[in-house]
Amino acid sequence: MENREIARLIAETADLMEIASEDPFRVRSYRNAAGVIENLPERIEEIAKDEKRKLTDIPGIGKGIAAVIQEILSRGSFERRDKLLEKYPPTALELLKIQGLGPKTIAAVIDRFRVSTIDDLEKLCREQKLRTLPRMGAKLEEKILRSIAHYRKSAGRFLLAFGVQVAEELIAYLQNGTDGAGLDQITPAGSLRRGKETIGDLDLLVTGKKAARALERFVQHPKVTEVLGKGENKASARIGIEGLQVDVRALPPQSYGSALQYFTGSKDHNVALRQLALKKGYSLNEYGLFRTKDDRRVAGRTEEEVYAALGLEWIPPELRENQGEIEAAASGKLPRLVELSEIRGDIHMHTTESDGRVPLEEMAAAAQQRGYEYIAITDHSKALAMANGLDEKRVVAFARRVREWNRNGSGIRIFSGLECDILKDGSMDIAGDALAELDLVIASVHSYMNMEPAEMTDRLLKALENPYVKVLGHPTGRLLLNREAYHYDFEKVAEEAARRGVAFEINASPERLDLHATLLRIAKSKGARFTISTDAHHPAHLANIRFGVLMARRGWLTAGDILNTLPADKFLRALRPKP
Ligand code: DGT
Ligand code: CA
Ligand code: CA
Ligand code: ZN
Repeated sequence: MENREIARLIAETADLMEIASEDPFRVRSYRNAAGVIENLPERIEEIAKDEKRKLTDIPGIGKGIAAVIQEILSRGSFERRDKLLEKYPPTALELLKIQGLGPKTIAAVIDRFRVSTIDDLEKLCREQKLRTLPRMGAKLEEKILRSIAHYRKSAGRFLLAFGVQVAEELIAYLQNGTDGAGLDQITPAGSLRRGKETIGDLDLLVTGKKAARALERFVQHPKVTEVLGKGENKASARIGIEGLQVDVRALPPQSYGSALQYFTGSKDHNVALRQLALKKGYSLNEYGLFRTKDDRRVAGRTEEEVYAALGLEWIPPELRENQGEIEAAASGKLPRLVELSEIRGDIHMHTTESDGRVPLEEMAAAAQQRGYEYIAITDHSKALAMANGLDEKRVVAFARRVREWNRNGSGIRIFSGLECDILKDGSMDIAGDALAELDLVIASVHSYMNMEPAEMTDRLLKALENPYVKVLGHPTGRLLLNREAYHYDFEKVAEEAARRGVAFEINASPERLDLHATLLRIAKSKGARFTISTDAHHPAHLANIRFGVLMARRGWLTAGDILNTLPADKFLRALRPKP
C-alpha cells in the first residue's frame, strides 16, 4: 500500500471525526499524521515490515496512529473509521468538499434533514430549507449553491502531479515486464501531455513488437481495481483507491505519430487541425494523414511529419488548445518556450524558521544538488501566527544570518527573502525598514480571500505601492479541486504590476499552479514579468518546479519572460530596484 493511500484513509477519518464533533485535539493529531505520512520519502509499508524499526520512531507518529497504520496495512481499514462509517454514510465525506460547508453544518444537515448527498443538499438550498436551521440564511444558501457548481466542474478530476506519478510508475512497470526489447515507445498523451493542471483520465500509447503483451500486463497490475475493457488494441482500467481511469492503446509504428497527435488533443486543437487538413486536400485521423484524392498515406510515423506535411512547425503539446497556435505555427512564429533546464534558482521556499520541515542548511544542500546557482529563502511573516511567521526583529536577524552564509561561502548563494502577508487593507505585515534589509520580498494574500472584487483590487494595488515588494506570490490564491481563485480586476493589477516592475509568481506547487495560462497571457500582454518557484516546505518539493515550467509554457512564455532564468547578479538587478 502506498503512503498516499494510507494518508487518505486517516485524513478522511479525521473529517468524519470532525462531523461527529469529537475532540479537536484528536482530530488534529489524525490530520497531522496524514500529512506526515503523505510526505514521507520512504514507504511506510517497508518501515512496518522491518523488524529493527518502529513506526513510532517517525516524528509525528505516536502510539495510537502507529496502531492505526498497522491495522490499515493488515486489513485496509481500521476500527474507528468503520464505526464512523456506520454512523455516517461515505457520501458525508463528499459534503466536506463543498466550500463554505463546515463539519458543524454537515452534522446539522444530516441530523435534521437526513441529507447526505450533494444532490440532496442542493435541493435543500433551492427549496430554501437550509435557512430554517439556526444561524443559517439566504446568503449561505446562495454561497453553497455556487460552491456546488464549482465542485461539480472539478469532480472526478485529479491533480496533474498525481497523474504524472501514476504515469511514471506504470511506464516503468510496463517497460520492465517486457524487457524493454519489444516495446519501442511508451508515451503519455491527453491532458497530461499538454500539462493541464488537472486531468480526467490518463492516456498511454505504446508501440513495438510486444505492445499486445503490454496491454495484458497492464490489466494485471497489482493496483488495478477494475478492468473496464480489454481488446486487441486498447485496455482500460481503474487504478488505485483513487480510481483514476487509465486507457492504454497499442499502435503500429507507421501510425504512432498520428495517434499521438490525435490522443494528445485538445479536442479543439484537433478539430481546427482537421479542418486545415481538409482545406489542403488531406484527411487526418489517428491512423495517419491521407491524401484525399487517392487515399495515400503521406504522414503518420511521427508527429513532426504530420505537422510538417500540413505546412506547420511542430507544436509543443502545452500550446495545443486552439488559442492561436496553429496560425503561429503556419507563419513560423511559435515562441521558443522556456525549458526546465533554463531555471537557475528557486526563489520561494520555507524552512523551520516558519512552517517548513527542514532548516535552511538542508534546503540549501538540496537546491545545490539540483544544480541551482541560487535560492531565496522566503519564510512567512508574523500575521501567519500558526506558521510561526517572522516579526521585524527576526527578519533583520535572518537577513544578517544570510549575509554571513554568503560571506563564508558555505554553499549555494542564498537571497534573504520573506513571504510577507498582504494585510486586509493592502498594507504589508512587516515594517519598511525591516523589509529594506532583505533581497527579495514576495507579497501574498493568506487571509480575507472572499472580499468583493473591487475591494480586493484596491488591496492588491495598495500592496504593489509598497516599494519593497518585488514579487506577487500565488496571485489568485486558488487551490485546485478545492478553493476558487479570489476575484479581482486582473488586468488592472497586471498593468500596475508591470508599471512598477513587480513580477508575478508562477507557483509550481501542484495544488496551486497559479497563475494559469489565460492570466499569464493577459499579464504578458500588459508587459508583466514572471518568476517560477515551488513554495517548497520540504526538500522533496523542489522537484515540483517542472510543473511551474509547464504552466509557463502553457502561457506561451519564453526564458526572457522568467526572471529566475537569469544568473544571480542579473536576476537581482532585474528585480524592482530598491527605493
Ligand atoms: P481529460 O482526460 O478530461 O483531462 O482530457 P483529455 O484531453 O485527455 O481528453 P480525453 O482523455 O477524453 O481524450 C484524449 C484526447 O483524445 C483528446 O484530448 C482529444 C482526443 N479525442 C478524444 N475524443 C475525441 C473526439 O470525440 N473528437 C476529437 N477530435 N478528438 C477526441
Ligand atoms: Ca485524458
Ligand atoms: Ca481517455
Ligand atoms: Zn503563500
